This record gives sequence, C-alpha cells and structure tokens, in this order.
Amino acid sequence: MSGLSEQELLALAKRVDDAAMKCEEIVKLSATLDDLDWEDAYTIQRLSMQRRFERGEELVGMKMGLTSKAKMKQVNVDSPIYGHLTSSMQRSSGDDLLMSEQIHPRVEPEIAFIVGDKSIKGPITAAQAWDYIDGVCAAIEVIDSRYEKFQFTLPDVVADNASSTKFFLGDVVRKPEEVKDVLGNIGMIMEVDGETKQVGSSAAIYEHPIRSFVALVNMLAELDEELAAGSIVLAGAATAAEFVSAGQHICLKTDALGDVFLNVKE
Ligand code: OOG
Ligand code: MG
Repeated sequence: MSGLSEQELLALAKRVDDAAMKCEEIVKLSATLDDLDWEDAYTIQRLSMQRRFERGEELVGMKMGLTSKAKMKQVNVDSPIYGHLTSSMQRSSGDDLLMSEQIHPRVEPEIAFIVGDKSIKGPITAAQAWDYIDGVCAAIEVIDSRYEKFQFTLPDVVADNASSTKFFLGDVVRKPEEVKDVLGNIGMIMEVDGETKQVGSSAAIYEHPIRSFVALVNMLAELDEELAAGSIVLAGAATAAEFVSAGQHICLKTDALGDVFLNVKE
C-alpha cells in the first residue's frame, strides 16, 4: 500500500531530478518522511526517469546495486536494488568524467551484460538468461548520490535511481560462449593514478554476475515489466567504491575482459 499521494510522489521525483541536474546535494528524503516505503521509492524513481525521457534522454538499460557484501557494508544498506540507465549516462572507455557534472562521485568495478534482440520477461533461470545475452564486457560505474554525505536509507537510494550518474563500458565485448565458464571468477583491480585501490573478483557480485542479471529480470517481472531488447545491464560493483577527484586517471583491469579507463577533469 502506497503511503504518499500522487502529487507528493511527483514533487519528490522533481526534487531528486533537480538535484541531479543542478549537481546540488539535498537532504535525504527519509529525514522528513518517515513513511517512505520501498514501493513509493520505486515510483519516485520511475517518475524522475519520466522527467528525463520528456527532456529527450532515452532508456538504454538497467543497473543492479548493492549486490556485493563490500558495497552493502560501505553504505549500510543490505538489499539489492535496481536503477535505470539513460543515454546521457553512457560513456566509453577512455572518455572523461567531468567533476562539473557531479557532486561527490565514486567509481566502481563492474561487469555489464548486453541483451540481444529479444526482450526478456521473468521469471527466468540463469540458464535461460544466457540465451538472451549477446555480449559481456567490463565497466566502470560512477555513482553520485544526490544526498548529503552519501548517506541514505534503502528507500532513499531507490528514489534517487540507485545513485546512478555515468557508466563507462569497456571495448572488449565477449560472446556468452567465450566467457560463460570464467565469468563467475574474473579478477578485477581498480587503480587510481597507477596505484591499486581495490582488488576483487566478479564472484563477489551476487556470487556470480549472472545471478544479479536474473534477479533484475525477476524483480521487473513482479511489476509486470520486461527488460527491453538491446538493454545494457550493470550487475553491481565487485568491491567498495572509491571517491575520485579532478586530475586522476582511473583504470579497471580485468583478467578476461580487458581494461576500462577514464580521466577525471574539472
Ligand atoms: C548505491 C548504488 C550501489 C553498486 O554497484 O553496488 C551500486 C550506492 O552505493 O550509492 O551501484
Ligand atoms: Mg554500481
């Protein structure tokens, strides 16, 4: 049962969207609303995405968040969540991350799936999921909570589109049959200016990244939604996230999916 009126939900969606657009931090929603529940939070997320679509952004995929123990511990929220990825967030390895477009960005080592030409409606199993996937690559996700001090409750972060802001896809895109056998344990090293900051494995992502993909499809199915053909799906970070600042060179090195890098600029 939803606790908030449609008008209130629309106003909250505007609040998180404005904060993202103006790069201004806001007080977390739960500070003033004690009855913000999970369902309303996803409604706010969808309404804020609607505002982006009305401005011409396109939906390019979905992300899972808080799928690893390291991430849950870092932000003190213990349940996987999802968010929407739009065209304005997509970057390629080697592109710049502009601090002028961010509040307090953090980078995360991730695995991305590219869905083939068929949309997917859950419930599905991992074995079925592979039939729909066309490619797998490494990615650096940049998250940038719109909330002060990067602190929030589960409904707060859901309403804020799971802190999504930018994602950088690697150039090495493997076919499922090329990576299926190793995807459950790919070494991932995150370097800042050549110095190792985080070391992890894709095994930390929901025990296997494909399980994160399946969980996403199944969560969407609960709302009778499907995952669109061609979607990019980020499975979640393998390690805790690292704050970045202008002038830094960030590189994710992986065993089987090549490297992804970005340069942080003013
Ligand atoms: C929430 C988003 C987490 C991940 O990969 O776990 C996330 C946050 O930490 O702000 O993207
Ligand atoms: Mg992430």
